[in-house]
Amino acid sequence: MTVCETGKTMIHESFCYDDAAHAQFEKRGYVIFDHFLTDTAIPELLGHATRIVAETADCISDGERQMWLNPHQLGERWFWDFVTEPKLLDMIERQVGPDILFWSGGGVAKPPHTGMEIKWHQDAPYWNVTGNHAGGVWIALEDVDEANGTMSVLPDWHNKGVLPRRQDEDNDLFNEEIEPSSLPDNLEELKVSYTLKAGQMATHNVMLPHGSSPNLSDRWRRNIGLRYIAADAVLGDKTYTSFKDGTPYPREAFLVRGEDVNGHGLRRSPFE
Ligand SMILES: O=C(O)CCC(=O)C(=O)O
Repeated sequence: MTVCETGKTMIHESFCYDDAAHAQFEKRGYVIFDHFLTDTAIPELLGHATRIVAETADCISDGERQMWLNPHQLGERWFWDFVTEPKLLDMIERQVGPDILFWSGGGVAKPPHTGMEIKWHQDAPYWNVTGNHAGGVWIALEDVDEANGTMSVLPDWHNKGVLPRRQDEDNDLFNEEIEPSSLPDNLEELKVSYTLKAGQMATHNVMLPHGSSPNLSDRWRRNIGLRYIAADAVLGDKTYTSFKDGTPYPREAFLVRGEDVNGHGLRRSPFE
């Protein structure tokens, strides 16, 4: 039984990842929550996402490549405070146990009228990160639907193993996609689009096929996505490019709850 406590937090008092939510996550591969962020947190987090995208414009010139990664490794304290919120970690603990790493997170921002579709893919095969993955956490910072480029998932397909892939040369962000013939013919009928109000959250199994539509609307589409894994994970080396100044920096996983079970000397915070 999960016990969710309330306190001063960016997370809505009604959010609780309970037994029913976990059962749906296991069975269907995803769960959507009606309330996740507090009314105060929504504009605060959207403000940060907006500022970051505005600052990023200088080093990423192509208007469609609006992805910002790992702000906690680049001095953004608010992001760290958010990803270590106890109620969020309670959900992750329920999924992967008491020893938890946070290893990546950030946002995708699709400006009005961008063609930035993200083709159907599974997450885990791309990452060079092996272990017991928690569900991807996908938080809407504004109202999202198919028209402004929301994400869609294919329920029940998380237990089918790694699906065949092919290169998607058109897309710099996710340059592989699931071989379309490996997806069901009636994909459009089966898929569930995240039609979410600002502040709602969904979590999906990292093997669940998902993708997102282009933003054909007059509105922005901005979200935050978070990645956690059990602390006995094996993380291969990876270098990211700073959205602030274009310089390279190495991936670093942080121990956000529990013990450094493999004795890797993990830090508990980028700010310690
Ligand atoms: O937000 C999107 O459009 C896609 C993000 C995604 O693939 C993910 O969160 O795993």
